[in-house]
Amino acid sequence: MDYTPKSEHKFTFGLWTVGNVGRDPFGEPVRQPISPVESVHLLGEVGAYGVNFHDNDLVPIDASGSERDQIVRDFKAALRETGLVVPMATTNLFADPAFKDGAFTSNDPKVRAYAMQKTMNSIDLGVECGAEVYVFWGGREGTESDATKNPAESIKRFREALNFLCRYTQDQGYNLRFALEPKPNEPRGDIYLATVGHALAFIETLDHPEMVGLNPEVAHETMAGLNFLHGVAQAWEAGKLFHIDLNDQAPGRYDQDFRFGMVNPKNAFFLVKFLEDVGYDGNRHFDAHAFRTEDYEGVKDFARGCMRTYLILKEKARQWNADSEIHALVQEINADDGSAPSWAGGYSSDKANTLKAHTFDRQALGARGLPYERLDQLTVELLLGVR
Ligand code: GCO
Ligand code: MN
Ligand code: MN
Repeated sequence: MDYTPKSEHKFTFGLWTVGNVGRDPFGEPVRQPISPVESVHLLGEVGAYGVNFHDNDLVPIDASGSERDQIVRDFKAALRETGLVVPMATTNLFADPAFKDGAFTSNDPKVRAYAMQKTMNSIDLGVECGAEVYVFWGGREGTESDATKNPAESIKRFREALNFLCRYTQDQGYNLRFALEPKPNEPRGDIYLATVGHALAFIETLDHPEMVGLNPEVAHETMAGLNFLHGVAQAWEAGKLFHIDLNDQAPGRYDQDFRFGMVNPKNAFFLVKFLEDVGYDGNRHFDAHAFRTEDYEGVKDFARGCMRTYLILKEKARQWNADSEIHALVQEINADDGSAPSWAGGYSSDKANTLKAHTFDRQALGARGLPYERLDQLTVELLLGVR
């Protein structure tokens, strides 16, 4: 099998992922910083399709206008040389001390206004580089103590900000969709819009819900103790899976951002199988970073590993779908002998009356064995390579 990444796979990385210098709350950086241009070349070398950035990954927060323009020129030249594209961009609304109590949900109107100005500039920058998806990760939008902010007011402020930015984007004539990225905590004690479910409900309250979808991340739902695939599937089914952040994470730990598929390959398998089966055609963005033990060769190993694991799991998903024993079990599980009165396809009083008059053999329904042990074991054996 050839597991070489190709542009059609839409594998992307952020400048902040391969450029991560390995700083953590306990230790200093272990790698020298590399420039955006160097990151683009590294990503070109490992075979990625695209590169995403926060405004300040590319342009330092205090750069002058002419410095900005020169940086963007150099960056675009690197894109041309490597053939990489920029499918997604986002704003850094978390690193600067101004955002220590949030950006759009800060209690300080000056901070909220600055966050709005910064985001509009960052949207311009992203669109200038080709982005069609714009991510909102509200890393500082939360609290340590609920004495400090009214959570309902915070949601209103978040809504107002997104409504304003949707109109701004339309006003500029940009072809850009927004993707909200939920996370339960870290760096704040608790972050608003904590899960995919919170975000999906919130989107429906916006002025332009059609412009706004989700960017779910493996680690974030896992940190919340949730089943990531279920969140992804619900977003997909609602037409809201605009982007996805792939990495890995052990439940109950700090935010680990591990290489995709590293911790729980079985969960990763079902995720890849879902994305491929439904025909998700958005980016597969790896929002992860190399272990702190690595030099830049190790960073390449990390990036190649994310893509290779995805492609291996994609092949496993193809095998799973083509396996006749698995197929027979799936058929058996979903069999319908037509004996139950149908109520599908909408209400009618006839259907309701027929259904109410029907006698069910409840004991038989409960007594039926479901071959889920066999199905799961076959899946495990396929993943372990003995099928
Ligand atoms: C995190 C988040 C971020 C966002 C990024 C893009 O846990 O730090 O996943 O990496 O994805 O800021 O908005
Ligand atoms: Mn994350
Ligand atoms: Mn992320």
